Amino acid sequence: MAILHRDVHLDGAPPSAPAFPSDHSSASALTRRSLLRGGAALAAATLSSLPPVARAAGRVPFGAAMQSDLMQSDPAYRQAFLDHCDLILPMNELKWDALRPSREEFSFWGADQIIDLARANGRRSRGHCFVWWNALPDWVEAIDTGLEAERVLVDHIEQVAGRYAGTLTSWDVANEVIANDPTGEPMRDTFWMRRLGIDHIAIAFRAAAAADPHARLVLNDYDLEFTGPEHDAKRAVMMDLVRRLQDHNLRVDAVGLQGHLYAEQRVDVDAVAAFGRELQRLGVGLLVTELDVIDWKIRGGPAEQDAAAGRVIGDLMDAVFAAQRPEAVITWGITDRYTWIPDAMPRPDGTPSRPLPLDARLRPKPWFERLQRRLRTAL
Ligand code: 9MR
Repeated sequence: MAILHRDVHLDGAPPSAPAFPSDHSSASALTRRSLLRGGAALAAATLSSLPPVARAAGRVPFGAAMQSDLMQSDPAYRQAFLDHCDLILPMNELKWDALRPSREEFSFWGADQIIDLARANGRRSRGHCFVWWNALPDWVEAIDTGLEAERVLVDHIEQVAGRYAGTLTSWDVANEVIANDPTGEPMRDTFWMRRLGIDHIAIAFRAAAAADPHARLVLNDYDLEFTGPEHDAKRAVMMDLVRRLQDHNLRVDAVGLQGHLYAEQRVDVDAVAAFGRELQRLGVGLLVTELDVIDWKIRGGPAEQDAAAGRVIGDLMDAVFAAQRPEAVITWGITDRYTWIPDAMPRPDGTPSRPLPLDARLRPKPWFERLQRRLRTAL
């Protein structure tokens, strides 16, 4: 299925071959995909030769995204990650606006705090993110030619992925590139799309593969989990992007399901499982990258909120495990004490949201204990 029909070269796009050629023979694509499957296996083998914590124990790694300012100000928050996580990653510190206050300057301090904490404690970390529509500094948005945008993007990836090469297990190379409602225009209108067209995704994957050959390279997005036509479309566009990257001989190792789950929505267990199996046929893995639960439509108190969260997370895990063993399950924060959800989607009665594994007093929710058991006992 080809959803992205347009030849998306825009003014200033590089004169090289289009990143996603619009016509390709499926026979040669298959050959290339088989080769890529080999490449993915090689990358996985290399990964398991890194000093592993979770792998050694044979379980699916559980991880959570951390904020460096909170790590400094709240020792109990910092300790909670050490108590519960195999993988600890920077939530915001590897984004452009954090790393690149100006074109000349790189500011790695915040990211290093978290990555060093993980490494010093034998935990893994991962990178989030290179291509994103958000968190771009003004000096990037002011770039007005494709040539310059490509130069800056490639240089950024070389510098950042290169700096952490060998220490991060994976990178979200492209984040949220698909339209919010992809039943119309499939791709999101972003700075990178406007300057480089859809080629920017391939440009980023090529640069990341060169800069850190051992990191798993991930296409990450939200709303891939639910029932409904816009969610079917999102999964279809994602599959199409994966195929197009592979047809262009680029390595895409995994798809990240963000997992910002709405407690009142239905996870499409069959469709997500089919999606994950199709990825597996292409040699592409699956992981959950930003799990949390939006409970603003759940009536009642903490017990009802946690029960609803447990249901929707259980369904997502059923879907993922029916397809393939996930590379990791990662939550977007670790405690209800600090989360983006009440700012974006507060509960109408003003009571606290309960999106994360630990409550505001750092007590594990029942669903978190069930999740940890499932990850521990996964084959
Ligand atoms: O949770 C993050 C918040 O602290 C930041 O201010 C914001 C902008 O950088 O990004 C939030 O994280 C987003 C993630 O990077 C991509 N998926 C959606 C997340 C929640 O908005």
